[in-house]
Amino acid sequence: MLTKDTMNNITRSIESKIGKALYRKTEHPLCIVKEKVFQYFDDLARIEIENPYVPIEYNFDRLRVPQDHPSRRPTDTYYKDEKECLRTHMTCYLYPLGKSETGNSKLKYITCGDVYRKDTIDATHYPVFHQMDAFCMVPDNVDVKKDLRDRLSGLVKHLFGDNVDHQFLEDSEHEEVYFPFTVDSLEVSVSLPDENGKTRQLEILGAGTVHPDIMSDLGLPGKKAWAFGVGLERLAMVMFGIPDIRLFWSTDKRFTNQFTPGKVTQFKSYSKYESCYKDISFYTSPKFSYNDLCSIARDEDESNTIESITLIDEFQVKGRTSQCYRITYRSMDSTLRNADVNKIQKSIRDRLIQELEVEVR
Ligand code: FA5
Ligand code: MG
Repeated sequence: MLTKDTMNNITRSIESKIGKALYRKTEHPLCIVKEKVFQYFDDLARIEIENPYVPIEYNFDRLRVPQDHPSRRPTDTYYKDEKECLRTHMTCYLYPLGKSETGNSKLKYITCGDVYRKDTIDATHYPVFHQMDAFCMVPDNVDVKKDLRDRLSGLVKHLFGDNVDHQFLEDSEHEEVYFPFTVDSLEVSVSLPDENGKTRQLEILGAGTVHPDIMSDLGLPGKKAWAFGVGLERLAMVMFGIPDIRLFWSTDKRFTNQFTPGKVTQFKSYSKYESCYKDISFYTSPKFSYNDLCSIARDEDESNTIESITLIDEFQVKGRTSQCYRITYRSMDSTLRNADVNKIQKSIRDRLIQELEVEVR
């Protein structure tokens, strides 16, 4: 908690990422990808917004996100106070941009910025990541669904060439593909080979036709627009072959020196260091959540050595729930030191007891 405000749940490590603007460092893979996306959507106005604090109203209410939606919980969103949060998606500008610019070119735009979420810890999720979010009004005689799909297929081809397969998942067939601010929603994922030579799916973006009620709120009743939001890390992982999302934050020269502005090159692993894991078992409490465990872990793990946190065992005893989590440590840049791992593990344990009121077994 950074301020005394009772809503404030922003940790030190999250605060330290604000303003880094990786997407503006021309030699950084995220910036190289951003430029490629801007290039493809050259008919849309480019908007970069550095300040990640936004009114809760814009991030959720104006996008029809229900009051009891899980994404609003303090276990999912970082709040500053009762008015503002750290934006959880770049779609938070849909209302203010549309409202202030009705009738001019801002009704075709694409934004870029850093977004913040309490989330899973693994190779493709990080609590701070980058999104580009597009909004495009289409003329009345254009099929908005088809236009969106064509543009997204074109984007995938522009970024990945012909070698990467992509799939559209539609809300009509997949219940989990749902956004309160769009209709005919869809998700795009790509097929990638995993370590064992099998194929895995990686979700890269969400999209849809902007909800008619929102178009009316913008003073554009009956008009049609498509919108999408894409994760830049996920795109860069595919294009550069970057295996772990933590690497984007690395300041190790062996990472940063590999990239050239404007060029997409294959990432060369500079050695895979040994991993180790520590398990922690406890009785949960009403205060406990997996996302808060991850948030505390990221906070204590200043050098980014935690690779994943997974639930490996769970059982009930006398009406209480016991869980066991495996925390896997692997440094991206050096060999792990036992003392460092033990220190992080102990701090996490202490904070779980103090802040989340678990009973360690
Ligand atoms: C959204 O954020 C919607 N705002 C997208 C949207 C915009 C839909 C406009 C319709 C219209 P979602 O939560 O699925 O959707 O996130 C979008 C993308 O962000 C994901 O596909 C993924 O590429 C990326 N992403 C999400 N969470 C993380 C994370 N923790 N770490 C890295 N990338 C993430
Ligand atoms: Mg999604």
